[in-house]
Amino acid sequence: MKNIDSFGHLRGESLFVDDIITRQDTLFGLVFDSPKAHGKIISVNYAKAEAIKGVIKIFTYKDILGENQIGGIIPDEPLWAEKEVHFIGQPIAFIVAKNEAIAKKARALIKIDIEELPVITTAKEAKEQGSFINAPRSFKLGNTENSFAKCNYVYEGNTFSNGQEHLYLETQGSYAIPMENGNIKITSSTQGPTIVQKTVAKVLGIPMHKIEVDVIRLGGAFGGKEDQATAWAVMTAVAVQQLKKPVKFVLNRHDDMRMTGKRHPYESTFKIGLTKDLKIQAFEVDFLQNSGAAADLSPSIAERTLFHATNSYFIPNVTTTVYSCKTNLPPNTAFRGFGGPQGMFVIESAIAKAANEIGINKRLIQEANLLTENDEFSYGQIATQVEAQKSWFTTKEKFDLKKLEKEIENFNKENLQFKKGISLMPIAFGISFTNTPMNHARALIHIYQDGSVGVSTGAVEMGQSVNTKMLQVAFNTLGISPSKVKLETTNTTRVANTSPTAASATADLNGKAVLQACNSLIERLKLVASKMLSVKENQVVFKKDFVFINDKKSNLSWEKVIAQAMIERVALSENAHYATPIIHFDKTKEKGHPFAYHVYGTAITTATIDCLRGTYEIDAVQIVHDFGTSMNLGIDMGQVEGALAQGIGWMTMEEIVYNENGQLLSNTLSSYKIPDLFSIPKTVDVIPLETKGNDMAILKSKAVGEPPLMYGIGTYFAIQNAVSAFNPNYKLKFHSPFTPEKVLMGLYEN
Ligand code: LUZ
Ligand code: MOS
Repeated sequence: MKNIDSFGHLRGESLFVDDIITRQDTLFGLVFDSPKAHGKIISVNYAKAEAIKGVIKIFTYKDILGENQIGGIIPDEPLWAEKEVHFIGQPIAFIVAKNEAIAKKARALIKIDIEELPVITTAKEAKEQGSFINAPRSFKLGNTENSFAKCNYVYEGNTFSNGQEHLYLETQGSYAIPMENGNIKITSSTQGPTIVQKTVAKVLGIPMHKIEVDVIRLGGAFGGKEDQATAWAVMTAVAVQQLKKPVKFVLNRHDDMRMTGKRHPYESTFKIGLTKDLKIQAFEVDFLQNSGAAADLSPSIAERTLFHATNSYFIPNVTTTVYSCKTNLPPNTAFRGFGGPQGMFVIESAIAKAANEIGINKRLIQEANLLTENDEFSYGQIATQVEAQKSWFTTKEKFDLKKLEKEIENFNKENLQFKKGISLMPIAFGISFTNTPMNHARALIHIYQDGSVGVSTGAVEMGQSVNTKMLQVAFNTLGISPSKVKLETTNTTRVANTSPTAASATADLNGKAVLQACNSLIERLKLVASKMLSVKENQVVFKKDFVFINDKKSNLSWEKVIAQAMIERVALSENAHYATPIIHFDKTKEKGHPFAYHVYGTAITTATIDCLRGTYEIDAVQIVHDFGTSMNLGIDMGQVEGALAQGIGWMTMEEIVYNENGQLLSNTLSSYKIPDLFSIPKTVDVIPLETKGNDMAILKSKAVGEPPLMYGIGTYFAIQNAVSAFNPNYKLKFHSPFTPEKVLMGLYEN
């Protein structure tokens, strides 16, 4: 089944926040933000700005009737700065005007006097100065100290992986409308409608039931709208509360890039120990996470880094520690993979370093340490239904690794200016919110009296096609044609207390709720149909819009059963709740079983570098991926390809640059480059691994949103492999992204 949004998108008919037809009296907002990364606010003079015709009001922290606080995990983030500023782009005031042009003019006339304080931009500086978001956390398995002593090979090293701009096509935005009795309706481009509702209630000082948040769809999010869509929605709501007029605020690209946080840069140090047979016996890492100026989701992201620090390998002795370092950058936030990719880059770097020092192919170490059934992760979960080996060996075989390696060897012998490199990248990604209480969802289904069906869930459509999957679950379970089912907007009044659409888990959680609700409805309708046909209830099957008896189509249609159900006063609506079973985690011991299951896969990447210029092309990425039993291979393949491109961008060209004053220099699309048609691999092959799937996955179709991003890490090592082929003196560096400039330096260092 095709994505149900395809036609709307193609024709430009799909609605995003900026497409909503606004009420005639709508006002427009714009944020005035800090020009300095750290300092005391001495004074702000709004007089000239306020004097402009068409400026309605400039809101500051003084106008807040509830709490000036939007921090989710830790209350450390004011909506609008009060006495101090902590990053460039930090909101200080909200200008509401007749139109955006007036608001812009006003913004330029605001005078601010800041007494500057020292600025920290890197995690390392923050750690040295003891500037942290919260206490560090450590996962421990076995005993690394004793074990290093018994190792034949022990190596240490350090790594850096940079941030990443989400660059969702649709920028952040919100449109809030006053309803009666002080109620407010907000259309927001958010992954977390409930987070918006809860935070608006807190800042406005009113109960949650007065706020209705509606989400049609997002033009991309990638984690950037899990927590960071909230501030803008709250600002429009504060203005509506006081002005009693609709207020719209859609950020322009420049403001969005400057004001919002990104993927966390990490600086890490590792120590890895192996025995002669290449078994990794011990692994230690200190992860320094550059959290930015407030917690946002950093503590959760740090946690996921620890969960993925050993990727798809079994290591019996592990000590990993993560420090969330407070710096004067915008609060960094969720980004596809959520700290997992940062963790996996370090273990892959450590293995590359060990292989290089020992003088062997990296893949021999990878292969010798792949997870198998009943291995223990450092956090206590026992690995089951493990596909690490199967995906690895299937990849090697299906894409004929031996032949590939031979071809590359020959190519490198024959060519001087161009060199090729190759890498293997296995992945293991845990599915479930690491915070166990978040793993639940609900669905509300109405069958209308004409037989058409409306499905509401807590899932937010953001281009990943979750609505198509929900529709598939519904029409398959009800036995009716897809055209009879409509996916409703995500709305806090219809489905309450939702977790954000995140963690790759949304189709699983909400899909299970849809499945349960449809099954309950079918139970009731079977009774109705059995009476109409004078058969037993258990003989009734709903299929192809008709009732089937013992696999034989009757002439009783779905519509007739629904009409009869109405007459018999049978409930045609159902609300279902699903909570992931089994999972648990004890933070005091840092042990438990946090994930419903893991997703596995392996990628082979080949790249060619131009040794005169330092430029490179990715020849091919060939993947065997564990979809379980995919419920929609077209959609899932799209997720793999998109995630791969995004992972490659992170590892190769997307270079976020802040100067020492905390100013974002890569703040435009001309200074921040994401992959395009010319930079993605010339060939991308994806073969589904045949596996049984997992009962905790919706219809055994495993989560697919985030795991494939980490195939992109393979690109770093393929390029590195090519650099080494040209320059035997090249000392392996683990400093991502591997830009052409860095390649060139590596090619000619001695
Ligand atoms: N968001 C979150 C996530 O709140 N918790 C998670 O564990 C998570 N994992 C991946 C992506 N987003
Ligand atoms: Mo996310 S990184 O919001 O799944």
